[in-house]
Amino acid sequence: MQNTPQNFVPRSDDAQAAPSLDLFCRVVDNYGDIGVCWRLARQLSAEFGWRVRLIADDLRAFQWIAPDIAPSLPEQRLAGIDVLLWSDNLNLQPADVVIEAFACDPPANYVRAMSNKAIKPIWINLEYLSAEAWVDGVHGLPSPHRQLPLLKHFFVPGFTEQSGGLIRERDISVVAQPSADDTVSTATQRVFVFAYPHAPIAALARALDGESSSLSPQFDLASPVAAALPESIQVKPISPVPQTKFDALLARYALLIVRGEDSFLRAQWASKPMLWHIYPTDDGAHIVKLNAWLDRYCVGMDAPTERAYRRASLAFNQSDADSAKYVDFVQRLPVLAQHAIHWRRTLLLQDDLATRLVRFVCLAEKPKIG
Ligand code: TRH
Repeated sequence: MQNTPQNFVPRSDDAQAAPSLDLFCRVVDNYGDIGVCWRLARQLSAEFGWRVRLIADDLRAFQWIAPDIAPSLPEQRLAGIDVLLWSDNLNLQPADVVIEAFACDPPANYVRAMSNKAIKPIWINLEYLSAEAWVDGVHGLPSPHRQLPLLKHFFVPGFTEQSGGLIRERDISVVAQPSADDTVSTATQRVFVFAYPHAPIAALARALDGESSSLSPQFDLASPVAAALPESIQVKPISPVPQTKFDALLARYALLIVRGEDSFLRAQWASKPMLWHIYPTDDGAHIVKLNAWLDRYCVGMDAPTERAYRRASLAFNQSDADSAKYVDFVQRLPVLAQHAIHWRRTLLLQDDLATRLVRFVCLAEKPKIG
């Protein structure tokens, strides 16, 4: 039998054929940590039949993206997934597969219980998404535990065949389409803003407000902006939608300002012109990460558009309030809209992250099965 992901898709009468998964998530800040975990948990459960327990330490952040989560309940079930509140005294029989998101370190007694199992769980550290070149070399590497007979594997999401890939659900082309109701708002050409508060939105707004712009500047703010916007700009704060409706929300807009990891990726699946407000780090590593993504994203763009896009992206992430830096970008939005469609098509040629993860688990299991 070949090791294909399909081997793990259980028939409806054979639920036990699918592996069980414990997915550990610590919320560092904001919503991206739980956002990535919730999305992956839902996909592995719905598309591959995995029996998933999601163990998270911050159910309030979780509730922001999944309003049916009750923050006070230590155990609950949502969308076929068991959601457990993280505790250092978790008394769980470890699952077949254990994923710790972003090196979040599962509780010590749980790790000990993993090492006590006759067949050790397949242990994966799901890293942050990056377009940087090192990803291909690190993805899949094993890392033996210092004391216990356990092996942890790095699983690094990325944009290449050699990386862990990108989270993409099977029905992505369906969910990313605007509904009939949304067609009206698409015509008004709004800008969606989900950025960190220091984003130079006012400078971008002034550039959009210029005569040469193809957009009428209406900004819908899904996140607060620290500086006041020009009075000529229509600004509307919008309430969060459940993550399951996030793609449909993005599909309504002509320009997407996104951040972090998950919304950054969803903007690419939405195939709209976008600016990425990357999560800032003190050492400036975020600019290296931004440039690595731009190097991939800009392939196939004409030179003036690439110059304009790189200039605006860098300015935006350096909090540059000079609106002149964004003017060329604004003028090239129609070209960027075409490019976004091309980019999405290119990404769709590759297997998605969950498929690669399931394949990885199949291959890791082979010696024990055989
Ligand atoms: O919220 P973010 O900035 O999250 C993160 C964290 O800060 C994390 O610590 C950091 O390491 C990481 O960024 C890089 O951005 P992100 O990743 O886009 O996560 C937001 C989630 O919220 C995403 O899953 C989409 C979801 N969301 C909704 O479900 N509804 C909404 O209305 C909005 C605006 C977002």
